[in-house]
Amino acid sequence: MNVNRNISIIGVPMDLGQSRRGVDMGPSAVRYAGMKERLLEIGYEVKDLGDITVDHTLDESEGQLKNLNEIARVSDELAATSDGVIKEGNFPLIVGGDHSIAIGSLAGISRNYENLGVIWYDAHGDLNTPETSPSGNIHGMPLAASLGIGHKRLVNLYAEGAKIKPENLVIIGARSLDPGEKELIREKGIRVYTMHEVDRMGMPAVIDEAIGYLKERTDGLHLSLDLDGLDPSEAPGVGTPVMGGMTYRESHLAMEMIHESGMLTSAEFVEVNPILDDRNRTADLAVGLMGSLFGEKLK
Ligand code: HAR
Ligand code: MN
Ligand code: MN
Ligand code: MN
Repeated sequence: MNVNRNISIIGVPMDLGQSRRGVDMGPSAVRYAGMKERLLEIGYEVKDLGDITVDHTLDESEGQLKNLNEIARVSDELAATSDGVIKEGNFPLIVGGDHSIAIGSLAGISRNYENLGVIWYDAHGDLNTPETSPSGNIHGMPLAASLGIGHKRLVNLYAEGAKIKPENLVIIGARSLDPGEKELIREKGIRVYTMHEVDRMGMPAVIDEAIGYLKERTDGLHLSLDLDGLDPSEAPGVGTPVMGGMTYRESHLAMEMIHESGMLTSAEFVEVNPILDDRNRTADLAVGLMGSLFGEKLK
């Protein structure tokens, strides 16, 4: 597969999917860290489509779900935008915002594939439903919703029903899974490399195996990278840090190997919170990871 040389950046300043304000400034912080310049330097054509508008003044919970209406509205717009980017022949690079935005990106992107593969690089499973969520925060639910499980507004967003299949999904770096999420993982047979597997096998074997597994069954690959997948000592600017995460070096290697696979067709970077960050370090990290993901040459 040829790597798409035309990238379209979509910013989604969403902070309604969780309870710590500031992650809505993620797209600005990542732009400030030099995202576009970095990609241009590698040799891509880059178009920045700007940000999708999010109304942060709303607070309309529906039952257990916080800010459902505005999240659904933004997700729908993001779905249409990402779908459009692919139909134009470009590569959608989505920058959040909290992880609830993946509901929209996966809804739009998956329209273009029979079997979209997903690598979910995250400390969390994001597999909660309104019933299993301990928090009511929608950023803990995007994978479940994309698998067709959860509130009907989220499940039927942009198109009816499931957007991805459980067998086309690989989760890497999990170390904070709620009881309901573990049950769903067992029930659906979802492939998860927790930190235990990352430590035991080493990152090269994890990515080799994940790529080999997805290559057999998918016709596109989306990377959804939550910065909290990395250890908080290296990515402090995130809302829900969990100790014992993947290192800077492991993560760069993972990005380089995903690039080498030639399979990547879309990506998103989420949960950068500049308010909690140390002098934009986490945004800088995100841009560095993009460099590796898009094939920056080391020599
Ligand atoms: N599992 C918890 C919940 O559902 C925490 C989720 C935190 N999610 C993210 N995205 N930061 O991975 O509330
Ligand atoms: Mn806000
Ligand atoms: Mn997440
Ligand atoms: Mn997370």
